[in-house]
Amino acid sequence: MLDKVLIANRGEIGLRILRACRELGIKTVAVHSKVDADLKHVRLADETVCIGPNPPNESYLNIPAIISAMEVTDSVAVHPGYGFLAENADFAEQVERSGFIFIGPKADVIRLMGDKVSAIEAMRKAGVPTVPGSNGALGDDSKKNTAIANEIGFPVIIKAAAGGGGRGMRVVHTEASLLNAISVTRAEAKAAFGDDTVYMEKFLETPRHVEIQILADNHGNVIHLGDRDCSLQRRHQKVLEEAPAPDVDATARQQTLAACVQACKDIGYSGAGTFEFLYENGSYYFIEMNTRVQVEHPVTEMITGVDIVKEQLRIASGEQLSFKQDDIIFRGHAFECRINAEDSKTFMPSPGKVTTFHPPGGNGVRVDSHLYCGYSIPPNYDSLIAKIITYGKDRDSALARMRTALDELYILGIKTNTDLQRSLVTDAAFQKGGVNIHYLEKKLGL
Ligand code: MV4
Repeated sequence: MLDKVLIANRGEIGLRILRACRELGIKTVAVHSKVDADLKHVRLADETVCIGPNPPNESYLNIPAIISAMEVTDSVAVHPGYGFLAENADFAEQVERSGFIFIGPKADVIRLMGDKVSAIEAMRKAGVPTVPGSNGALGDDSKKNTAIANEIGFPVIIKAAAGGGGRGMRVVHTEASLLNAISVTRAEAKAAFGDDTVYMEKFLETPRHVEIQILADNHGNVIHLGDRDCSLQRRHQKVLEEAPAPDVDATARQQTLAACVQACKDIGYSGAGTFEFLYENGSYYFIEMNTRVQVEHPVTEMITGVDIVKEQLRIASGEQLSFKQDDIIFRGHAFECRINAEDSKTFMPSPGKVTTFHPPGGNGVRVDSHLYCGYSIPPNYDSLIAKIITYGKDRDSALARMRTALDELYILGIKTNTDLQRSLVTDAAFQKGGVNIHYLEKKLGL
């Protein structure tokens, strides 16, 4: 097993990684910015290193500072968590070149998936269902681009190859607006990512966001841990997730799960990974792959009993997956409500001192949070402060537990989105299951 792991992240995921290391007997190094010395996992870590000032660019995104911290602490591996450097291929490469282990897939695989055009092409070749589209980057030939759009049929969507997660895309409803939309998306992509490569897909109007969790070791063993539905989102920020995805076509699901496993074998994937799909009218359409652990990984842990972060650590240490696909038993249902420090009406971040924190508890309730009474949430980072996760033998009982858990939750001193979460778990359409990606924004009147 790894001797000492440096945690290159903060907040709840920093604590989540620390706990996994502890359970495996791995020593921990927490790196932090100036304002983050009071973070819970920093207080708990075996060693700590302040790597810079508060702006992420100068600390959690500061590659030389993090690699130096690995050197001075004799860490053997780095866990990037999510966000920050988690999907930065250059970071993974520099970590490995410096003689350390990056806990995640190889740099070239991160790079392949970071370019959405190459990711989609790799997946299509591996037999994963994709969205009808340009099958590659768009060129500068107006006639050709118009022909592609007409072949696909309007509406279409133009996306930046370097984008992802909702950044750099534009929906086009008519042939008349196509060429201008391509130029504008190109220019925006160039400015935002330094890469003006764009591609085209059929725009799906009312899909759900369904994603598939994969684990792969460095010995060619690959398994899936089923799916999650993350359709409840606002401005590409997920709000409430569940596993398994409710009411999906059983045959299409099994085919897609198998295709994802095969694709991981084809591209030499290793570590934890997530395939993102749009799901509409019984069909799956691959859009992107995430090469990191995700915020919502706990719902999958609840229904499979697999500790995904511990598996990441085991895989990075060179171990074989300790189970085969048939050993994974999917049982029950789980929900996760993301609790953010934000204004419930304006969604503006609400940093400040937490004066009271009563987390919920009881059977089937899990709270992943770095909050404690007296902790001051700094204004510099993401507003996620807690994840309330509930499990039940079926969807209705897991949801009933979530209603109870949210009623128990008290966080004073700052504003939170708890009331929004309460309104969602009592929403009739959500309770029925299977709402699409536009449901929450419509409900909020956006
Ligand atoms: C789409 C789409 C409809 N059709 N692609 C947004 C985030 C990025 N991961 C991909 N996104 C979308 N791609 C086609 N061909 C609609 C979205 C989309 C979306 C997807 C998942 C979750 C929430 C979303 C909200 C708005 C748009």
